[in-house]
Amino acid sequence: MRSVLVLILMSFAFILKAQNIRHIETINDNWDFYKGKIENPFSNDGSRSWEKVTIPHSWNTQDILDDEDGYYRGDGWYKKTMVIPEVYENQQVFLLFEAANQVTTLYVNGKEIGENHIGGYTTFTRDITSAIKKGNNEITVKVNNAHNDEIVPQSADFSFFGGIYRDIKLIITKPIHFEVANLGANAIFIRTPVVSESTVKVTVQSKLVRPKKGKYYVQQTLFDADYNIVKRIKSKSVFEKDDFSEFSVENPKLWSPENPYLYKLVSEIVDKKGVVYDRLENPVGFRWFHFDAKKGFSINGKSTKLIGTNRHQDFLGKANALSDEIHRKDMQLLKEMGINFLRIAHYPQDPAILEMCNKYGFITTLEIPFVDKAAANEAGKQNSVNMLKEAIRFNYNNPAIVAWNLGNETTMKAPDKLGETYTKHFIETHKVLAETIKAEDQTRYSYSVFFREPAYQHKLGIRNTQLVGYNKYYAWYRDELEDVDKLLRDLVKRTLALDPDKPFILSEYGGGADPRLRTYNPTRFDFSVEYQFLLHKSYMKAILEIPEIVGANVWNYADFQVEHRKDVVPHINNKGLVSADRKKKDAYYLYQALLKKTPFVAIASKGWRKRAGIADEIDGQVATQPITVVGNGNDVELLINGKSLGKQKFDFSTVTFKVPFKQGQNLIEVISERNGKTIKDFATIDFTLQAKNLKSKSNPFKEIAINVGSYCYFIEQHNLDYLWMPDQAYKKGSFGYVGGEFLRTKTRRRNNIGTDVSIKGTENDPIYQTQMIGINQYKFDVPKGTYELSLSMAELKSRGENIMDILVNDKKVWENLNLKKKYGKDRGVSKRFLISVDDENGITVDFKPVKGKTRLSGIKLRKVN
Ligand code: GCB
Ligand code: CA
Repeated sequence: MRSVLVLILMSFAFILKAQNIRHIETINDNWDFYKGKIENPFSNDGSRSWEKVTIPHSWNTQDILDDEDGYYRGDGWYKKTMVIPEVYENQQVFLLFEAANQVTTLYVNGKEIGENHIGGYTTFTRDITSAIKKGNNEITVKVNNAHNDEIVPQSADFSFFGGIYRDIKLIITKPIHFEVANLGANAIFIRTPVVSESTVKVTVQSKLVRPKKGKYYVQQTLFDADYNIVKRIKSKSVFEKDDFSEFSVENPKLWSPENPYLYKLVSEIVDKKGVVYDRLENPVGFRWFHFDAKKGFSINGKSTKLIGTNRHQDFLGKANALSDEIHRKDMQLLKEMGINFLRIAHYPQDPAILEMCNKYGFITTLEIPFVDKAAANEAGKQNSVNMLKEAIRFNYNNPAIVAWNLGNETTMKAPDKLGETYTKHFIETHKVLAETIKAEDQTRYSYSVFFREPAYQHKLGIRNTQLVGYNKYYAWYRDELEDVDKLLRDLVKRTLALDPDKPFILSEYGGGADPRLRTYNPTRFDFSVEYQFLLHKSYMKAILEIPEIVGANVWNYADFQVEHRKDVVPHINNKGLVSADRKKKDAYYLYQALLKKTPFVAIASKGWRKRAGIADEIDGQVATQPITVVGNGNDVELLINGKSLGKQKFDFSTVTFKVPFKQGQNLIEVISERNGKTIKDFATIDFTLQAKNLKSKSNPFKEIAINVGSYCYFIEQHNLDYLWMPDQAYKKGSFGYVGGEFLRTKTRRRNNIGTDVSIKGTENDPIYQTQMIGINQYKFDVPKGTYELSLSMAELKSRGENIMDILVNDKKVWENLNLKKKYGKDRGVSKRFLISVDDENGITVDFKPVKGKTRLSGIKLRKVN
C-alpha cells in the first residue's frame, strides 16, 4: 500500500515537473495538401487526391520558373490528424504559425478558430483549447495567396509564393501562462531606458493570463553568456494588469557589431512555494545607438559606418519554403562577408534570421511589405497597421534591430496618377504607420525607403520618418560607372537641403550578374559577373568616401525569384552577390577584401572554371588573360602552373595580373600576407586554347562555339559547362562576322547590348538575346575536312517581315527562312548542317536578305574528321 502511494506521489511529481514549463514542438510533418478550391471541406469526398507534404511548404516552387506567364494564386488546403499528448490534458493548447502566405483560415475538428489571419509574413497564434478533444483531432488550414485589394503587397519585384512556408508549432501551457494568442504573439517586452558603460536600467513588461484568485509572481532572471545569474527579481502579479519589473546591472558587457555580447532573460510565473507555471527566454543585448545626419551612426558612442546587404527569403526551386539551416547559412555567409548592417527586405523574416542577427552583431532594420503602392482603402490601411504591430511586437526583443521601416518605394506607382481617393488613403497610410511605430516602440527609429527624388516625397508629406533610405541604381538602369560618385554626392546634397537633420541611408544599389556570363569587355546591363564587380567597386569607393552616407545595403545578398521578371535568366532578379542557390559571385569576394578584419585573399573569378581564349601568337602555346585578385594585405604574388608572375600591390583591395593560360588544366596560386600571417588562395582552370590561325598544325582546330553579337563568354551550366566564346569581327586566318551590327535595346534609359526577351524552347537565353542584325557573312578559315556547322537564331522584337537565305560556301542550305512565321517570335531555333571543305578557302556562311533583315545569335563549328 505504502509503496503504491509513493509510486503515485512520485509520478504526480513527475507530471507536475513535466507540466511546469511550456511545451513547444514543431508539427511540420505528415500534412495532406490539396491545391484548389474546396466548397465543402468537411464532407468525405474521396474523389479529391491529397498529396503528402512537409512544412515548410509552398505550392509555387515550379510554376514561378516555367515558360508560362503567371503562377497559381488561390486556395491551398492542408490537413492533418493529430493526437494532443494526454499529459497535457486540462492545459491551454495553441498553434503558432511562423508565417503562411497570405490569408489563413484555421479549423480544428471542423470548427473555425478565430478570424482569418491577414498577411503573409508575420507570425500569429491561435488558441485551439476549446476545440480539441481526446484522441484524434483534425487540423485543417486553408491558405490563400490570391491578389487582395486590402492586403499589401499590392505589387512588388518578388513573387508572392503561397503556402505554410515557415514552421508550424504546437504550444501547450498551463491555464496560468504568459500570453500566447495575442497580436504579435509575444508577452515579454524588454527595454533598456538607460545604458552606459557603467550601468544599465532594465524594465520588463510581461503580459499574463491568470485567474483572479491566487497569488502569483513574475520572476525575472538575467543570465550572462556563461549561464551565471546576474540578477533575479520577483514581483507580485496583479490580475488583469501587465507586470512591470525593473532592475539595473552594473558594469554591463555591451552588445556591438565587434562584440555582440548577449545576456539571456528568463521570465517565469511562480507561486508562493516557488512552483513554476510558465517560462520564457529572450535574448538581451545592452547597447545605445544614435543616427546623426552629419556624424553618421554610432553604437555605444563609437561611430560606425554601416555596410551590408538586403536579403530576401527565397531559394532556387524551393520558393520561400526554406529550412532554418538555409536561413542560418545565409547569415553565416553574410558574417563571413564582413557586413555589420542588414536590411531585412521587404517583409519580416524567419526567427532564425533574427536569432543570427543578434548573435553576429548585425545592425538590422526590419520592414513590412508596403511596397510599390498602398492597399488604398480603410481595410487596407488597418491591415497594414496590424501587420506593422505584429512585426514590431513579435520582434521586439531582438537587440540587433535599430529601426522599423514602414515601406519600400511606395511611390513606385505615382500617387498623383492614381487619383485623389488613392492619394488620400496613400498619405494617410504613411502617416498612421509612422505614428504606429512611435506608439509601439520609442526605443528605435522610424524609417522609410524611396527611389524617387526626395522633393517628390517631401511634397506629399511622406518623408515623415526619422530615417529615410534611398534605392539608387546609377550605372545599372541608367547613367554610367564613372559618374556614380558625383551622382551620389548630388543626391545626398539634395536630401540634406530638404532636411539637414535626416540621416541619409543608401538602402539599395546594385546590378545584375548571371554566373554563366563572363567577359573582358564589361558594359552596363550586360549581366556579366565582371560588370557587377566593377559596379560594386565604384559604389564602395564612393560610399566609403562620402561621410554623409550613414549606411548602405547592397541589393541583394542573393539572387531571388520574380515570376514576371525577364532578364538574362527569366524569373530571376540576379543582382545577388551569391546566386539563387548560394554560389558566390566575384563581387562577394570584393566585399570580403574590403570589409574583413582578418587576413584575406581570393582569386575573384575562381568560380569560373571553364575558360577559353585565342593564342597570343600564330602557333602560340598560351593565351594571356587578366586575373583579378582581391585581398586586404599590402601586396600579393601570383603563380601560374608553378611559375611566379611576381608581386603586385593592391589598390582599393584589388589587383589584376596578366596570366598566360595553356591548353588543359591550369593552376593559379596567390600568396599574400597581413599582420604577419600568410594567406593563400588557388583556382584550377580548365582552359581551351584556340589557335590564332585556325589552320595551325601544332594546335589543330577541333571545335568552337561563338556567342554572336556579344562580348560575353557563356557557360551552359545545364550542359556540363559547354563554353561559348565572345564574338569578333572577322580576322584573316581566324573567324568572325562580316557586316551587320550588334542588336541593342535603345531606350531613354538603356542602350545596352541584346534584349531582355525571355526565349522559348531553351535555357540558353543569353545566346539568343544577343545577335548580329543585318549580318552578311560568318567566316572560319579552317583547313580541309568534314564539319558540323550549327546555327542558332531567334526573331525578337522585330518589325515587319524578315526573310533570309543562308548559304554555306555558295550552296543554299536554308531557303526563304522566315523565323517568326515558321517558329513564332521569341523562340530559339538551332539547326546543324554537315558540310565538307575540299579546298583552302575554309567556310563562309552567307546571310542574304530576301526581305527585311538578316540575323544570327550563335554559331558552332566542329571538325568531324
Ligand atoms: C528596387 C526595389 C527592389 C527591386 C530592385 C531591382 O528598388 O526595392 O524590390 O528588386 O529595385 O532589382 O530593380
Ligand atoms: Ca548571341
